[in-house]
Amino acid sequence: MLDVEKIRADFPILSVEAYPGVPLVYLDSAASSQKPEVVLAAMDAYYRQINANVHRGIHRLSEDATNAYEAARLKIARFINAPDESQIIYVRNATEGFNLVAYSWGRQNIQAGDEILLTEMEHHANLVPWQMLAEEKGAVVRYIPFLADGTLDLSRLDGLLTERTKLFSFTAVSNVFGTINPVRQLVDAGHAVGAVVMVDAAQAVPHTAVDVQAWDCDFMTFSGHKMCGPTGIGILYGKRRLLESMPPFMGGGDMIRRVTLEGSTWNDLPWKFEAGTPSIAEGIGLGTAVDYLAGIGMDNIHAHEQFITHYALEALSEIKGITLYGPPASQRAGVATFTIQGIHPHDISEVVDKDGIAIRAGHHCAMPLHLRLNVSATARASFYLHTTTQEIDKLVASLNRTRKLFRL
Ligand code: C6P
Repeated sequence: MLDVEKIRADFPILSVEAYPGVPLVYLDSAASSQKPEVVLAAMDAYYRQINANVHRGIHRLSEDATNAYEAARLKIARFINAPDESQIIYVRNATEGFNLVAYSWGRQNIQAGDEILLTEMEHHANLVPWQMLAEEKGAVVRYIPFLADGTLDLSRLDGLLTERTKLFSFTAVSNVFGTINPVRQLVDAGHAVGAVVMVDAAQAVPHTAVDVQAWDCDFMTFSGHKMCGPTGIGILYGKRRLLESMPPFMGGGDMIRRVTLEGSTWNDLPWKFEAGTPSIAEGIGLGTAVDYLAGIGMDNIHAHEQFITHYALEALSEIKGITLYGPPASQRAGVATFTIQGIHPHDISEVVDKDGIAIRAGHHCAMPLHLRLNVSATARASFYLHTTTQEIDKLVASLNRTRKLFRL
């Protein structure tokens, strides 16, 4: 078990008051995680001690900055067990990871009549780029539905995956239900029909040990800001054969080998996909976040979140008029999404905020999922390595207070 009090001391913001005299209860890590002191210090040290552009200068600062930035890439490669750090492309976030693949691989490989298979529980980041691509190319997007318990209807897989399916992209963990999907089984099913398979790991990499070679996925993407790292940095992983065959996503400095007035040739991987001055401090910060998480142990983090999720689902289910969405705690990550009869989720969020509790309300960038549930919005509490049972108790007490306020 984790020493949660010790972990909490690593996060400066957790001792901040939400309002005077009201401690902060941060239950919105799925939207963006808080940052430990070591990550803040690593970024600060970059700016104070080695601030310079990377891959350009032949001076001490630039070489130190380049070394720190590239060392972070190696740490990230090891963290997800990528075969080589050249397969780790720095992007801004998971959203950019999807757009890069849809633009670069998609425009080269998707043709009229081809099919793209997604699921109905996807985040907009794994829906909209493919819909745009399909519209441009005359391809068809199909979706695996989910069952009442928030798990995928795998009985539909055989019918939906055909030799027309050129791309299959799905989330490893739903940001609304918390459902942990059977990634390797889905990857194998996609490969069996010859599809390229991409995994959305935005809610997986921060919370569990991820091994891209064990998954055998062709592409995978995640964001740094959900895993104790800064905003403005994310990762696209890809199999070398595919990355090498793809044209660049954006043109400019750093991604070229040679430029003449007649044309250009491209840099090696990973820089072929990294045009312009990158997010240097953010890359270094993400490397430190990876060190921090690995030091605590991803299996320990997952076990703690399982414990908290069990506790939360049980405690929340006692609230009158509550509907909880998603599978049992054993099948989900640290997310509890709910509605309370008679109170709009935005009102719930506003009232509990006055008790210092940060949760998210809305469609969580998963509108099709909410349309399927026939609700316009839900409230979501999400947990991380620093979440305590006392914080869950505060949420439950605050939700009961909210019901009283609404005379329910
Ligand atoms: N979900 C949430 O509150 P970006 O915005 O690019 O960092 O991450 C996009 C994304 C992709 N896939 C999944 C499964 C996600 O959960 C997210 C981000 C946040 O649920 C913010 S909308």
